[in-house]
Amino acid sequence: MIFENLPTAPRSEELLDKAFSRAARAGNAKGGLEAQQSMLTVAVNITSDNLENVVTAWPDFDYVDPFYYELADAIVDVNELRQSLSEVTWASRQIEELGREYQSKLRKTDSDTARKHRKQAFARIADIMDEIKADLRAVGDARDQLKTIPDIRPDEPAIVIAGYPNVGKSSFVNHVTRASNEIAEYPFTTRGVQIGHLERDHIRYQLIDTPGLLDRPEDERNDIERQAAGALEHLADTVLFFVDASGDCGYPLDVQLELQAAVVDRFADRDIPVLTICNKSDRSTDVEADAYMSITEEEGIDEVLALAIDAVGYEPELPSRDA
Ligand SMILES: Nc1nc2c(ncn2[C@@H]2O[C@H](COP(=O)(O)OP(=O)(O)O)[C@@H](O)[C@H]2O)c(=O)[nH]1
Ligand SMILES: [Mg+2]
Repeated sequence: MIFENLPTAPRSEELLDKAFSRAARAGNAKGGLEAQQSMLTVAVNITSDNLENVVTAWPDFDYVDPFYYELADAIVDVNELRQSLSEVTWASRQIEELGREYQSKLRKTDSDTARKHRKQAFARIADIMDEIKADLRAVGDARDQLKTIPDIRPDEPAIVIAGYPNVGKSSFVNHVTRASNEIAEYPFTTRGVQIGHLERDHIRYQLIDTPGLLDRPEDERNDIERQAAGALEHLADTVLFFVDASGDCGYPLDVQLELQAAVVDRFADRDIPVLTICNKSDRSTDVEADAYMSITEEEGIDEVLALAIDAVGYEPELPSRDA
């Protein structure tokens, strides 16, 4: 996952402490003019290199998959984050520039004047670091939050499961993916997103159950949930909308069908098929649906999977023989 291996961003004070204490050590090893020169070099290099590394660790948001972009944007404001990253880049260049300026001042001079210049350079580095204090903190916080985004692969076909609570979504993902599923931490809700994998004809499919997102009316979602649900439009190849016609789940059928219509609407814009699956067929089948199944009775499950895989219609790009 693209945000998984981002290193922690240092705090301004922390980086400055490190740079100045290394510089002091470098200075102690030498004397006179040379001491001042190497102090400056060390302080400049440590600050500017570390700042540059903070930025280069991040992917270029112009090329980030729209699913991850939307998801990231639901958690942190991506435009603000990009702004902070460019401030950090600015600071890194500014310090390099300052290093060149002061090195030339330290070239032909006595050690007392050199010491004065070097101190002045350090004060200016400290000012620059102070100026980007909030940006470094913002980048560090964003990293901590984005690290927890679940490992969903935008390039693998994805079947998203929707429907009211207690209609059997988790039971389904557990049943068809068995050992190969994981509960990923989800930054938006206290509940975990459940991702299962299954393989058919050498193609890996992701089954994604998203508690808190597609399990209740849009107007009951907060902004973050709404945007996170929006991200799913970039990801889903097919949506299975589960209904429980018996109403045992605690939501009357007509309420479930209202949500179903909203979900169909949402994905229609992108031509993503939404299949209505009547689960708990052992209790009731009194609803129009694309398929009927009972997970507890183990009936109709394979048919639902076949239908979903067919709806995905994934054609892997195979190397052509006669190319
Ligand atoms: N009778 C019956 N109960 C089911 C069926 N599938 C799931 N359940 C039960 O419905 C309840 C809610 O299931 P769960 O998978 O947690 O629903 P979710 O909230 O949509 O993820 C659990 O007690 C399941 O055992 C089914 O086909 N028939
Ligand atoms: Mg569940």
